Amino acid sequence: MASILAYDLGAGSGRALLGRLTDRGIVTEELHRFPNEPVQVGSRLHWDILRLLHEMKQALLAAKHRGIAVQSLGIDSWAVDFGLLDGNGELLGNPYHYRDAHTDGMMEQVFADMPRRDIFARTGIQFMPFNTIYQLAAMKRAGSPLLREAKRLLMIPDLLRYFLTGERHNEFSNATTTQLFNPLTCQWDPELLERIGVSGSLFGPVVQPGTAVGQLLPSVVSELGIASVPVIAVAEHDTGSAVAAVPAAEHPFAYLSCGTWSLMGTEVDRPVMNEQALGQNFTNEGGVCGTFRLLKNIMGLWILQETKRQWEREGQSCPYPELIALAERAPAFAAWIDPDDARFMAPGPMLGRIADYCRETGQRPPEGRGEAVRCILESLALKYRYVLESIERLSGNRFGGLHMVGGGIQNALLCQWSADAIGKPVWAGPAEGSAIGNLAVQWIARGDFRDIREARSVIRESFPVTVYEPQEREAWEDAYGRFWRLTGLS
Ligand code: LFR
Repeated sequence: MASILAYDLGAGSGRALLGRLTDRGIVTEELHRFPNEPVQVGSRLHWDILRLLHEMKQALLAAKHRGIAVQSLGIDSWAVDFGLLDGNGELLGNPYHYRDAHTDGMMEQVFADMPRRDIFARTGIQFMPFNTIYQLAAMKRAGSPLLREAKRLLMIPDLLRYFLTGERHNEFSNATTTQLFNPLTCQWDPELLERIGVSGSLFGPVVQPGTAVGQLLPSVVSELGIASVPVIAVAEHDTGSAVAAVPAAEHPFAYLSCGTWSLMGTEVDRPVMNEQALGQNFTNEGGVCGTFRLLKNIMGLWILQETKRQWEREGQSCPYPELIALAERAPAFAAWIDPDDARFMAPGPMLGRIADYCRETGQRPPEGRGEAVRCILESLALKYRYVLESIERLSGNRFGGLHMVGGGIQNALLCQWSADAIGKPVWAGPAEGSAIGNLAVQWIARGDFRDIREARSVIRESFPVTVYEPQEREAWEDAYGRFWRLTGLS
């Protein structure tokens, strides 16, 4: 039975999942899992890109040792970050992490050259300080020798794929997240590139998810002692792959891809680039089979992950199940934050930032681990309600419930509170959404599935979905009203 391989690289860890199509549906198996730990060098925060490549090779070796001949592979990762190649095709420096501070204040500087409205009309993409456009503008302004030398820009999965195949392509779903790609012309936007002073020659032809983009290089094949493997460009933005795996039978549907980030939205056939979308900072990211994701980034479990790291640095060990149990026992609705407040974006001591936020809004800061975790999780659930209602207004749809996919659904308390806050059922699964969406696009490309509809229906039959019905409606309605006023959301 043909085995194919999905590499799914998240901001905290990477995994290689093997997928097989059987008469019982999709069967997956984790071949390899590894940490993805950014490295601070002086004032700069980098990704350890070569370590990621090394770990990806370990997965191919693991397959070989088990006698598995991999029939194809695809790579997805977080978006917006990139590597630069010199004229000899070598990588210039280690890619920067999107949470690096070099983009601070850059959006405003770029707006002086091209107003927000015009950038949105050309891209349909939300304004996030870390978008590729602001990273490049920051390098340009700093006179970066790397940028001066660069002949080609490849997004993270493009780059890893290039290391494995020697082929250079920019994949569509990730290209859209740069905020330099025009979805209406389906081209890199020359005007935008000119305004930030970056040459269009850095960008190559854009390939759609599901395109065959080469084979493992002979050097990789001989280093690992394996047969060559065809490589397929999947929806290489992890959120694009996650949404491809949403097991929805209905259309339109609302989803929440829940991990380090919470990405909430709906799938649309064409980008929604009106005043309302601009005003509420919605995005239209490219997806599979000609779709777009009308969505909003919510800060997500990042705040909890950073808080946990802070406790660990202070020498307190705190596994998630313990933290969640403590949160469940802490008093309800005691203190909230707006998870999307800019102060929570950078790595660092979250507890102090949460306390500041609470004091500024007249609340008593959480005390102890249970209260802090409760504050973070309740705030996320309440923010989900706000964003879901905005999506309903913007898209003109009423959704019967919310599909949640991604590792965050292992947090049953968050799933339950999300259902409570939105007042609708949450359908949670699969947890490995991105890797499964990655596999699905490979199967479409290989002709095993007709289209994304068929892929979703097989995913639905293959993976369990846990249903969370909304509870304690009155208490959550009341809490939402108070959260809304407290955070100043309009
Ligand atoms: C999720 C994600 C989001 C993107 C953020 C930064 O992993 O890809 O979609 O906004 O990471 O790249």
